[in-house]
Amino acid sequence: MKITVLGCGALGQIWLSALDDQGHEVQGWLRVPQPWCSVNVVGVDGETVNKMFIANDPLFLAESELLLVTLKAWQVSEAVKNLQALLPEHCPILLLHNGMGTLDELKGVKQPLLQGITTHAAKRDGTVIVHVANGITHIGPGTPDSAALSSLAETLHHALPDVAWHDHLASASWQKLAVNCVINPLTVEHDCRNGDLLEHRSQISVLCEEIALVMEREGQHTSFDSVMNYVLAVIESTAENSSSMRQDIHAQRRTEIEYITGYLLRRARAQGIVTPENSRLYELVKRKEQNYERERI
Ligand code: KPL
Repeated sequence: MKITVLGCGALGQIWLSALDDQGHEVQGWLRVPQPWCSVNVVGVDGETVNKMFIANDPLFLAESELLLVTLKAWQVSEAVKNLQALLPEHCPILLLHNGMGTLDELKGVKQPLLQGITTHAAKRDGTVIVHVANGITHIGPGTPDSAALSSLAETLHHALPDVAWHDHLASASWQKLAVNCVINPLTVEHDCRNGDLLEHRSQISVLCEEIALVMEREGQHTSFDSVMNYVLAVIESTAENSSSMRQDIHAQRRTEIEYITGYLLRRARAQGIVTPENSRLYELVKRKEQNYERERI
């Protein structure tokens, strides 16, 4: 397949290298246009891939059969809208990011949209991307016209297993949102690794109660116990991770809070539910972001 990967950060580089390895024709697409993008990845098995790929070639984009978007949630809609006129109308766009809300922003885009969530763990170490742990990528339709694209899961699975197709991704998306609503801002507040959050169980429990209530009102079949148990299991399985939000705060980058806790709060407001602990953490992360954004002016 001919595939353009929009966003050449940690996840983008891992996909570029895996798809190339499977014989797909790939290019990267960078927000600041460049003719080449370099991929420097240390795989889970310790093997290093150091390669250059073509980038930002509009002719390649016009022939692409998949646009894989690995940008941060807040970068997605502007970047995709900028490219849609250059993409074939039938070319599926697969969004892979933390949080929810980008599909609403992309209403009106002609190409079929797919959404995905991934548990692959990667981190940047200087100029090198370290693929820390393999995981599962769940993908499913984001618009009704993409429901017939399930065979894409098979193709992607061969490149970077596991990839699973879901006709209804909402349940998996909400579960991931719940995990991110708890772990990401809490690791910022306590400035700790995921595993250290186990010392803050009562705080986790209050957050999970609020989140479970919103999920139930949004039509998700869940309960406080199931949200709490799932969040605790992810904290344990990612104990050594420094969450993406904590990494963003340390590097003074914009976080995905608007699409994580921000999305939860917007849905809570629409349902008439109060979520004081989630609101407090939202404000805390926003304040930290604003502090360094103000320093830059
Ligand atoms: O998705 C994550 C993130 O850091 O953004 C978790 C699951 C919390 C793992 O660190």
